[in-house]
Amino acid sequence: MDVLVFGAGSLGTLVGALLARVHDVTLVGRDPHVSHVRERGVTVSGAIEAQTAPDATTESDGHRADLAVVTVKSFDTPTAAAALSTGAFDAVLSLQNGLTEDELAARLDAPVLAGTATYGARLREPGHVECTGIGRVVLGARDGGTDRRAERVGKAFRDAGIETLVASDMPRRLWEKLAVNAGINAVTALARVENGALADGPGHQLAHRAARETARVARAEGVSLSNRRAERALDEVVEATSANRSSMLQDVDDERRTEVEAIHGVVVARADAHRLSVPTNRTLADLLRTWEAGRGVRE
Ligand code: KPL
Repeated sequence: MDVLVFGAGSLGTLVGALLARVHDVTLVGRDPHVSHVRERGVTVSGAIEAQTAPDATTESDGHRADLAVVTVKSFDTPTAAAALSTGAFDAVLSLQNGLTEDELAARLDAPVLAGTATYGARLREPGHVECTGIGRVVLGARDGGTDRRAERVGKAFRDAGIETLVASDMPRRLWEKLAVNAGINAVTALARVENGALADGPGHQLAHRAARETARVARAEGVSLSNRRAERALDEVVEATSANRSSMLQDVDDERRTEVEAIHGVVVARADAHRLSVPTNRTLADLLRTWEAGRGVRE
């Protein structure tokens, strides 16, 4: 299969490098990472060890492929959609944090599949990504139900050795992943700890409160996600990625803009629309917004 991985950050590089074990992969990213990948390929270390040679480019327009996998930060979705709309793809799969699929679908002719990924990844240096936790990719039709394209993409991922489930209940799973991110990302970023620090103690309680609030908002949106299920999903990801520095902690470490709006911003906005109170998400959002404003990285 010809695969374009749009966004060569930590997760995009990991997924692209693993897919390149059996597929023709092109990574779209920035230099110096791209030049390094073109010259020496990608080294994967940690929980998975591999050396693969995907193609790589900084050119974002005019690509054609069987599949485009979108791994850019949620706030870069409009830019990714504009670039992808100049190309041609049989299917587009979003593996981003937040609920970005509809934004992609509104701007692309190609069918857009929803996806979540809980692999832990960290870009160590150009051309070197560490897998810090073997999670799982879950993908399927955006509105739920079965989809032949999703089956094909799932097989392509599994053939490359990526733990993948094709699911027929993606709306619930997207909210479940949002609950996991609401529990893990801000708490680890603000407390500057690895995911595993949320296995017990006050961080555990705080993360669980954020996840429970998110599940409540999901139910108000008509999605069947119990508090227990959201909490169990959170605990499972904390355990599977205990050594991982969450993507938001990596952003804070590197003084970059975070995905606060795609995670807590969405939970708070939807809660407001349903007149629900989500004090934990609101506080975490305001703390991160304050940090972003203080660092001058807020747009
Ligand atoms: O999605 C993640 C992230 O860091 O953004 C998890 C699954 C929480 C892994 O750290």
